[in-house]
Amino acid sequence: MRTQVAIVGAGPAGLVLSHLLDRLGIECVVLEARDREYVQGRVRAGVLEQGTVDVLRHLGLADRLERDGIPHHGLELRFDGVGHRIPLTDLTGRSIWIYGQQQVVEDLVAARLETGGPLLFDVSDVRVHDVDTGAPRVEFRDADGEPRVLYADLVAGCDGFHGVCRESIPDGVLRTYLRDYPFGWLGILAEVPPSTEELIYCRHRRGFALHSLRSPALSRLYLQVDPDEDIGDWPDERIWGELHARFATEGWSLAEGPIVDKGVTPMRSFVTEPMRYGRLFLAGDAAHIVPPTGAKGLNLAVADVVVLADALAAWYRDGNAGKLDAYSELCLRRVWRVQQFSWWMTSMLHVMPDHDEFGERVQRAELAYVAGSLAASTVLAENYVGLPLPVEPP
Ligand code: RFL
Ligand code: PHB
Repeated sequence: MRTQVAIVGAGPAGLVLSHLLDRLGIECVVLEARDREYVQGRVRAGVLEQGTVDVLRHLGLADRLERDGIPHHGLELRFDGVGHRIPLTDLTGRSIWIYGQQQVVEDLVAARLETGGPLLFDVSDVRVHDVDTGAPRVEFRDADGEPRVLYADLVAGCDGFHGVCRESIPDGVLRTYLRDYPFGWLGILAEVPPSTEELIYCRHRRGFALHSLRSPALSRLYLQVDPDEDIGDWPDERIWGELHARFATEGWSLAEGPIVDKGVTPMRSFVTEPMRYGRLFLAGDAAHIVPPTGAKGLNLAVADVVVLADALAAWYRDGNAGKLDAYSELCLRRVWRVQQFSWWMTSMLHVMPDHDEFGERVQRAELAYVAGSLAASTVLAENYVGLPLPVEPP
């Protein structure tokens, strides 16, 4: 097989890139290690920045999002048992959308298969070769276990944190920055109408909690737990008990319903530099991870591939490699901004196991300042709704 761009990974990064390239008339093949049901069934992000929604609209892939997505204009910070609204749209003129990553992926997969764009699920033994030459190739086994070779001009490594692309880069080329947090999130999806219209980010002595949603009938909730917490130790009653305790506030209560999905996710901040080696370009979680407190991972993945598609357009149009050469630096500027924001939200809202009473009082003072100061709440709002994309989607 031969193509122009080989894309490894059919998460949001790989799928959005494939659609951007289709629009530009650049051929690509997407290789995905898992099957379609698995890829579409992963419960993950729920918050889309305005910029991400605009990219999906630009691609003509926002019909269901326009119908089922829920625009939000504010969020609540709840601490010391009291809620404070941050009016995101009043402060920034922008809003966010509640629309599950599952739905985004479903929409993108369906549209790609409809147009006959190559998207191979269930591939295995994926290996990228010769990306430091002018003729890279990707070797893999197809869904039937047959060995295949995909020759390409370039490879896009969109295969997430545990993928093979980053690992295939020789030692000494990349510099990585990592922070593991001493806690994780236990997340549930529950069949119950959300008890709130806007997201609630809650700090409590017992730990952080987040009330989010997926639809008028589906709630998504998270609890700060130990990073290696065994989900088996969390029967539904314990989860609801803990959620009630942390969210407790006068005149408000949390509705319970059947839990249809639950799991524990560790929290980390991670960046690799540069996001390129020869003709291999890393994008999304393959290059960086943010803790979910800022709701940024998917949005950052989309921003990367917009920059990459724009650079590829220039390269194929007039052979100009300038934008490809600038890809890593342009992305990393935004990546570090978002890293700082995600780290800040995480540090401000979670109970730190190493905090003494002084640390706790400083944290609460910071929350009170963010909730009460126009300047400080604008900092939160501007970052939360998302900074403008580095380039217009091509
Ligand atoms: P993905 O989604 O991990 O996709 C990578 C794909 O590559 C495949 N793959 C391979 N394919 C071929 N060969 C191989 N060797 C391969 N190895 C792996 C994988 O099967 C997969 O399909 O990365 P991508 O595309 O970069 O997208 C990143 C986002 O998925 C991620 O950043 C977000 O989910 C993070 N995140 C959130 N982001 C937000 O913007 N807003 C949120 O509200 C938000 N909440 C969250 C989150 C992530 C969470 N978890 C579980 C990590 C909440 C949670 C709980
Ligand atoms: C979610 O709805 O899954 C969600 C919302 C906000 C976050 C993280 C996750 O910060």
